[in-house]
Amino acid sequence: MTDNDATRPAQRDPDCLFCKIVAREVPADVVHETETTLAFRDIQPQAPTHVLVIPKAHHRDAVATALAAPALLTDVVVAAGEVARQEGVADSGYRIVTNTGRDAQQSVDHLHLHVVGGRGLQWPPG
Ligand code: DGP
Repeated sequence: MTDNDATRPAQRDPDCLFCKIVAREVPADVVHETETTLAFRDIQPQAPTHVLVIPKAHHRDAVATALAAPALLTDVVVAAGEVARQEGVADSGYRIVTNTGRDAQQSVDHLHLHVVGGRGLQWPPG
């Protein structure tokens, strides 16, 4: 790692809610953690399993993460799969959703994968 390593949690936005969760300044129900990722239950669950998986380092969205730190995007997806296995939905099926921008209703500008499962999910999404 170098001082410019974009996977480092030190790369944080002081105004970002999810950076505060990473720093344990805001409490969360953490279900999985790696060196570079954190997973915690969504405060407004939309299904029996609804976990948010984030990189510890602050990146705005999936594309920004892929451009700045592609291996970190892989880490987040792998962690989402691990969460699905842990939650018992890996075989029954689950959805990985990442909202990007206003029209998609992204409300926190720190990449987060919603891992949603535990019930039949409708398609297409609204
Ligand atoms: P999105 O709309 O895609 O940006 O999703 C943001 C999600 O974050 C939303 O489903 C609710 C969740 N959320 C917002 N604030 C908190 C919080 O303080 N704690 C937890 N655990 N989840 C939160």
